[in-house]
Amino acid sequence: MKRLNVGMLGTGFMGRAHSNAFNQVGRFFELPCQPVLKCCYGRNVETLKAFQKTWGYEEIATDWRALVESDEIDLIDVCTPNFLHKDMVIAAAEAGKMIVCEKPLAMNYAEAQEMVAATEKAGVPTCVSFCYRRNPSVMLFKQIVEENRIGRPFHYRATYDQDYTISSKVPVGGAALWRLDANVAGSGVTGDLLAHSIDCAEWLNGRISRVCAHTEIFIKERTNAVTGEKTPITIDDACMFMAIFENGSVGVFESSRYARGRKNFNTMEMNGENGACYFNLEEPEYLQFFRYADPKTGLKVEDHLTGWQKILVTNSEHPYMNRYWVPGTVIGYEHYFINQIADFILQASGGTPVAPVPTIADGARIQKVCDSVIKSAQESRWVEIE
Ligand code: SOE
Repeated sequence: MKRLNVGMLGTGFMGRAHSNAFNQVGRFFELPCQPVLKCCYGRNVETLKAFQKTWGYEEIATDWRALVESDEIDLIDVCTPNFLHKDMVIAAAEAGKMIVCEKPLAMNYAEAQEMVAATEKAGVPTCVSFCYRRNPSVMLFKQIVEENRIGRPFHYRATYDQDYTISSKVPVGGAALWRLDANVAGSGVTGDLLAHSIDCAEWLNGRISRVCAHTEIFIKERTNAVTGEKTPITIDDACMFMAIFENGSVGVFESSRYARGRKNFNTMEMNGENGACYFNLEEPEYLQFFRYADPKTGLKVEDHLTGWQKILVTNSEHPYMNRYWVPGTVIGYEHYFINQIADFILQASGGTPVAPVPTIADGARIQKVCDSVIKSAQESRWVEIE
């Protein structure tokens, strides 16, 4: 089978999740090519060599531009900290590669626009890693919306909470905690967590037209893990915003890394005229659905037996599940990345993905909403998203 040579940029959490997906995808999906972990790039040679060994890369590179420009590489996967995304994506586009890029797409919308221009000029297939769309329950949520089972939407509600930065002893900087450094991450929970929530919200419920936000920094100074010096924190530790959607429904979004007890509490709920849907990533194999009316007739079906259904999304009729195990056996976080790579390869090769993957242009749109949220918080006012 034809090889699809992958060049991986980054050896951290996402580098691992994506490498695993490339290794596994051909075992679960029928694809027109076989992804091969050809070469990985990182700055620390020791870490890079260990990463190569763990995931089975054929080669390593310490110069990312040389890797991106190599004729042997077909696909570049950008899993580095956010401030590097723009240059890497543009270089990969100019070299004519297929591109996967982690979210948030860029440090800001201006950068994202440059990335859109470069990738559209090159005409290369792209995918921004909004991996939660590829959870079978979230994909079933989308199906339920498309089947008009929610009907006219009134409310959209999303939370994305974690609790790993509560201690003032958690340092900023270094390999692991670049997410707290505005010069490296761009923003805090808005880009890191709410970008996922906004992506799902616009995918499920259409575009947001206006936002009104408040952000908070709870610990304003931390020790820098590299220099040992006290460093001011300028990223948003928490962010909440109200949103008005173009379809007239209203939304509330809330995110924090100080939500004690919440580890990766990514929830989304939609309440409409015909029904409602709720998903919680801490119970990822379930989708909750409330059925009020028949989607075809709009007539009420709610009766004395009606209640929220908690659907175990593991049947072969459920999105992606016929690729894995038998009903009742669940899949996990790593499978969202496998599903995403499968859909991207199928989409790029004229096959049939379960659903289209978000492109760089889609990632830029989410960046625009994130920038508007930050602007709204800075200026304490509603911001229109043109
Ligand atoms: C941050 O803690 C993080 O790893 C995010 O960067 C990911 O996007 C999210 O999916 C899990 O949490």
